[in-house]
Amino acid sequence: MIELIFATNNEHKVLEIRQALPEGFSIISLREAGILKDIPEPHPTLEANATEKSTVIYQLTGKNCFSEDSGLETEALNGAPGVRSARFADDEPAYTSNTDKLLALLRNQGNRKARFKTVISLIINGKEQRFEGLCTGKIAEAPLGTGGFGYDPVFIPDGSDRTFGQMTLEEKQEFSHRKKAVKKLVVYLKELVGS
Ligand code: ITT
Repeated sequence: MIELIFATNNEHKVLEIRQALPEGFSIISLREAGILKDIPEPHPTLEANATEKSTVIYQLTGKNCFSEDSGLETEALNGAPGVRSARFADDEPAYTSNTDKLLALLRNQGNRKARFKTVISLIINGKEQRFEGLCTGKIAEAPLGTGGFGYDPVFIPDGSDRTFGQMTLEEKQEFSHRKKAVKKLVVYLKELVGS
């Protein structure tokens, strides 16, 4: 059994990654490990923030761990919200949520192309390795569905006519940026332990 601490405070991410991992892998969330820490994300890239989060938890625990930083990038907004996805509408009373702000900025915008990106930073035996997953698609005109989290109700992946918010977790996994990054993580770990 390969046991890893998952350096996140986002329970949706824990659920999705647990569901995406094959047998033989076990992950412990920060909450389960009793670590109540808001990990800083001060950097301008997903890569650097992912490294920051895994490094903080590795330094704290000395245990094998991984983090992931993810974001939604839109073409018409030059990559925004991107690295600021979780905090996009913070300090902007005009918007009730991140999706609300995104839809307002894209109103009457013909180009609705977007992609989700996940960067996983694994620290195993003291060494870091990163894995990336992408999911291309477009932003819906209005939120649809209540599944998932974050921008799921407004994101329609290529190959579907439904938003992630309208899908079950199993359906989302067929397209998911997070699942793609996890698959690469699993291949790497399996090679490492020789199974
Ligand atoms: P941790 O840093 O504790 O892992 P977080 O929620 O702050 O949790 P991020 O900094 O990686 O996570 O921010 C990612 C944000 O991007 C997240 O809060 C959502 O708004 C959005 N996001 C990422 N993946 C998503 C997905 O699969 N579906 C919908 N929104 C997603």
